[in-house]
Amino acid sequence: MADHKNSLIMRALRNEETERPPVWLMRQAGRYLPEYMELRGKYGFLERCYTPEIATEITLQPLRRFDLDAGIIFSDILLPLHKMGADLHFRPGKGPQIDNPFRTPNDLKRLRPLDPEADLKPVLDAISLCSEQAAVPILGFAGAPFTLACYLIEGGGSKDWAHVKRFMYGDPEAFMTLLNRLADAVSAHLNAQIRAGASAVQLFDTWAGILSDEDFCRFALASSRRALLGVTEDAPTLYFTRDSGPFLRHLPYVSSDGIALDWRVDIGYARAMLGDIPVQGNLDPIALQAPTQTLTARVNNIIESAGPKGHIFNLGHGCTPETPISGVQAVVDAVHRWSW
Ligand code: 1CP
Repeated sequence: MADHKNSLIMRALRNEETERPPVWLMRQAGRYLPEYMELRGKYGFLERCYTPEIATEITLQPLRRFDLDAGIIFSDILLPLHKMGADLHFRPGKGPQIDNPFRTPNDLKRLRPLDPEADLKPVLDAISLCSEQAAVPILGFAGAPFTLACYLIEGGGSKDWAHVKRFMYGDPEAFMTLLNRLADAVSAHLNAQIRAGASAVQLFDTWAGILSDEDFCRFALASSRRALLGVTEDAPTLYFTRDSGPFLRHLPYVSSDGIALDWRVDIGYARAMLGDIPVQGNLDPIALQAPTQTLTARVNNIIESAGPKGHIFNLGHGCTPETPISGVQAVVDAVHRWSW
């Protein structure tokens, strides 16, 4: 396995200056790639995740097409929940569904601890295969405790996450117990991914932005902090949440090595609020559908605003199925053309 210590992304994660920012894109493997769609037609989602050779192939697909500075393992944040007792399904044409949602404190009895080395061996094997085969660092990831609790309680995606909030307001102590148990599973899973070869890991707290300031700190931030402090293996960590603009001043408390931002906030302003810590982001994923000139200008503005130190270029959320390949190429080209 190559030593990536001095790669652009590892340097940026150490908050060093880089001649241009490293670039990778959330959901860089996925439905906008015809080669992914071909495999999607042959195998179900969980089969793609749980077969190391298929997950490896999908992870490597965008790295063959584009000059990206990191790969992210093809997997899903919901797999640990599956192994902890959630009846998880990805039915064709539908998002993820959990058929036995955990709606009351009593349901916590059904939650089993996670043993990642036994429960998620295919994911770890895929990380090892990717790290051997890729020329760039491979990133591992997990869902943050609050975002995992959202799916576990709601049973799927939601507009207002009312079941989750009812549980949280109705029995905050049981809710915190649930978050802490998820946090410990997340730490174990991230540690196992690092041992398997992941160079860095990202925690996805996609839905934490639905919370009030008080609840964000009390529940989402506290449990993510617990998960991140439990990462004892030697690799840098990133924390991502959507809609984090109102919470910027709290984010350093999560104690990740870097903060990944969505597109709503100016990245230079975010830096000023966060202090001297690496940042990742933060192009609007829909901007990939903009005319090349507009897209290039937006990329350049973000790099300029972030400055030369500790910036990893990325989107503010994942690539969508409508993402044109030409848009991804234009972003990667623009970042590569940059020189501080
Ligand atoms: O082919 C398909 O239809 C499946 C689409 C898909 C893909 C490509 C899903 C279903 N998951 C994934 C892979 C995935 N998921 C990755 C791979 C690495 C990458 O290229 O980035 C990662 C990091 C995730 C993480 C994930 N899954 C998140 C957090 C990040 C985010 O996008 O906000 C969440 C919320 C999920 C749940 C999930 N899995 C899939 C879908 C459609 C959803 C969202 C469901 C919803 O809330 O409605």
